Amino acid sequence: MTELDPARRSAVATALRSQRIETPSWAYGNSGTRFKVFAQEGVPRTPYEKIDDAAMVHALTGVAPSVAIHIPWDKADNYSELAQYAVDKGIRIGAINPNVFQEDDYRLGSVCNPNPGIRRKATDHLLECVEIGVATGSTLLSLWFADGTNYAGQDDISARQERLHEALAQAYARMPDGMRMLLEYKFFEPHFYTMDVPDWGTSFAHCVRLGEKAQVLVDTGHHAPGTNIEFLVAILLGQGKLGGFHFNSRNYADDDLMVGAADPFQLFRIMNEIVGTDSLRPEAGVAFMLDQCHNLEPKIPAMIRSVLNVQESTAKALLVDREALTHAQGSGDVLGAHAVLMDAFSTDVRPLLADVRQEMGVDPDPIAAYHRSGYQKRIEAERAGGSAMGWGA
Ligand code: PSV
Ligand code: MN
Ligand code: MN
Repeated sequence: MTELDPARRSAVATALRSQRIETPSWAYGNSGTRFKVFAQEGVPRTPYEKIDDAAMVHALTGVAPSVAIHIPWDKADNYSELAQYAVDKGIRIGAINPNVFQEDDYRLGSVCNPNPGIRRKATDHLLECVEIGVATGSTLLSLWFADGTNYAGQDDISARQERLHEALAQAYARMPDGMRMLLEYKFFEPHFYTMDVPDWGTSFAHCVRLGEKAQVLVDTGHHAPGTNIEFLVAILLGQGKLGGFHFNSRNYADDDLMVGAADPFQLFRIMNEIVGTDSLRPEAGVAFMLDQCHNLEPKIPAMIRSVLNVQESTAKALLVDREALTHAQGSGDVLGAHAVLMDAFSTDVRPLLADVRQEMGVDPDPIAAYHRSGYQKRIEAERAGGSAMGWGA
C-alpha cells in the first residue's frame, strides 16, 4: 500500500472504527437448500443463544453491535427482557423482520391476498412487529413479502398494489417517531410471474407514497443478473430513500452466500457510492445488514469473515483518491478516472485493518481469535438437541 499521509490515515481509520454492520439471527441457525439442510453441532436453540453468537461476533470484530431478529423465528415471551439480554451481552436488537411467508394461509399472498381476512391477519402481524420494535428499542421495521402470482390472470396486479399500500399504511401509521420502515424487493421467488415488490422502483414508489419514514432496502442478492446495483444505490442515495442493505453474494439466484465472496469488486463499487456521498457515517442512516445462510460453512467464522469482507471493501472505498478522481472525470480522462478506482480496489488493506483492530482493542485476526477462544467447543458441548426455529427447523 502506498503510504497514506498521517491525516488521511487517521480519517480512514476513524471511519472504519465507526462502521456498524448488523448480523442476522437466522444466519446462526441451520439452513440449507430445498434439497437438504445439513445440521451443524452447537447451533443456537433459542433467540437468546443467537444473541450470544452475535455478541461473540461483535466482541471479536468490534463493528457488529446489533442483531436483526425474525418473528416468529425469534419469538420471545418478553421482548424487553430479550432486548435487555442483548444489552447485557454488549449488543442490541436491530431490525425487526416480520415473517408472513411460511403459513398455509399465505398461499395466495399475505398483505396482497385476495381474501380480506388473510390480509387482516398479515397486517396484524406487521403491527405486532411494530410493538416488538417498541419493546426492544429497535428503530427498524424491515419488510419483505413473498407475495406474487405464478400465472397471467391469476390475480389483478393493480388491485394487489392497492392492498399492499393499505397494509403498509397501517403499519406506517403505527410506527413511533424514530422508527423507519425498510421495504425490501426481490425480482422472483417464490413466485415466477409477478412478485408484488419485484424491484427498487416499486419499493421506491410505495415508500414515496408512505412518507419520509419509509425507505428502500437493497438486498444484493435480489436482482436480475447483470443489474448495476451501484447505479440504483446512487439513485436512492440522491433521493434520500436508501434505508439500508441486506448484504450477501450471489452467482445465480438468491444464493445468500457470504458477502464479498462471489464478486468483491461489486461490493467495492457499492461501497464507493456510499463513501463518495459521505453516507458511511451512522448518522447518514444507511443500515448495513447481512442477510446470509451458511449451509456448508461453520456459522460463526462465516459471519466473522463476512464482516471482514465488508470492512475490506469499505477500506478500499475510503482509499479512493477523490481529488484525483474528480480531476480525471472533469478533464474527460476516461482511463485515468478508472485507474483511480482500480488503484484503490487493488490495494491490500488487510495490514491497515489489522492495525485499526488493534487500535480498537480487538484481535487483528478475528477468525484466528475465534478458533483460539474455545467458544465453538463450548457451544457444541452445551447445545445438544437441535436448532431454534428458522430455515433449518
Ligand atoms: C427473502 O429472500 C429474504 O432476503 C428476506 O430478507 C427474508 O427476511 C430473508 O431472506 C429470510 O432469510
Ligand atoms: Mn433479504
Ligand atoms: Mn433473500
